Amino acid sequence: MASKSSPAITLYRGWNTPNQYVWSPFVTKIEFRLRTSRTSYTCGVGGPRSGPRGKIPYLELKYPGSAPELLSDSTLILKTLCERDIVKDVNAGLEGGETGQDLAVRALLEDKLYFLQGRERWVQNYYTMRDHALWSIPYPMRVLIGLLAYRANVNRLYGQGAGRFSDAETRALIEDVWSGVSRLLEDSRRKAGDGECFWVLGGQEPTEADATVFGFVVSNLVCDAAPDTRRLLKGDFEICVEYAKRVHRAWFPDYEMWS
Ligand SMILES: N[C@@H](CCC(=O)N[C@@H](CS)C(=O)NCC(=O)O)C(=O)O
Repeated sequence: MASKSSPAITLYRGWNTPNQYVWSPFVTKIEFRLRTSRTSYTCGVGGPRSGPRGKIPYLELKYPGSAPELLSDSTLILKTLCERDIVKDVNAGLEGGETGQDLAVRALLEDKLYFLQGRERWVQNYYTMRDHALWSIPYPMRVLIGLLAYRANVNRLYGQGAGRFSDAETRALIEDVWSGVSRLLEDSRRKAGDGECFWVLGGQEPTEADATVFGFVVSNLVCDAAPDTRRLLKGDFEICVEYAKRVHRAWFPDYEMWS
C-alpha cells in the first residue's frame, strides 16, 4: 500500500523507558535510520509477544484514513520504509563491492555476533537478563516464564552453534568480530574532522551497516547483562565507543548516554 501522505510512525521497543536506549540492538538500528533520515516517530512499549513475528522491534504505520499496518523484522521494516520514501535509501548510491561489504558487516553482527553475545546475556548473566527482559511479568510468574525462556535460548544457541563453544572460545570469537569492526572504523576516523561522525564504509554519509554497528555498540554499552563485552569495548575497542559517542551527540541528544 503506497501513499503520498506521511504516516504516523510508532516504534515498539519492548520497554517503558522513554529517552533511554533499550537493550535490543535491532531497536536502536531502526531508531538510527529514522533519526538520520529526520523521520519523526513515537516510541511504543509493546514487547515481543505483541509483535507480528514475536520479536522486537516492530513498527506501526498509520496513514490518515487507513487501518494501522504493523511491520516487523528490522531489515524488512527498513526495506519497506525505503520503498515508500519514509527513510532515505542510504545504500542506493553504493558502488562496486561496497554493497557486499555493507551486507557482510550487517550479517557479521546480526547473524553471528548476536548469537555469541546471547550466551553472555542469557546464560552467564541469566538473572539480570531475565528481570530486564521479562520486566512486565510479575513474580512469581516471571520465575516460571524465565526458566522457559532460558531453556528456549539454550536450545536456540545450541541449534545455531554458538551454544557449543566454551566461554573462552566464545569470548575469542566475540573479540574477532569487534576487532574487525574496529579496523574499519579506524580507517574511516582518520578521514573525519575533530568530533565529526565517521562511518563504517568510510563515506560522507552513513549506510545500512552503520545502523547495525551503532545498534550493537550501544546495546552492549547499556546492557547490564553484558558486562564482559562492555569492558571489552571500553578497554580494547575504544574506537567503537568513540563512534557511538559521536553519533549519540549528533542524533540522540535527548537520550541518556551510557555510563
Ligand atoms: N531479525 C530480527 C531479530 C529481532 C530480535 O531477535 N529481537 C529480539 C530482541 S534483541 C527479540 O525480540 N527476542 C524475543 C524472542 O526471541 O522471544 C530483526 O532484525 O528485527
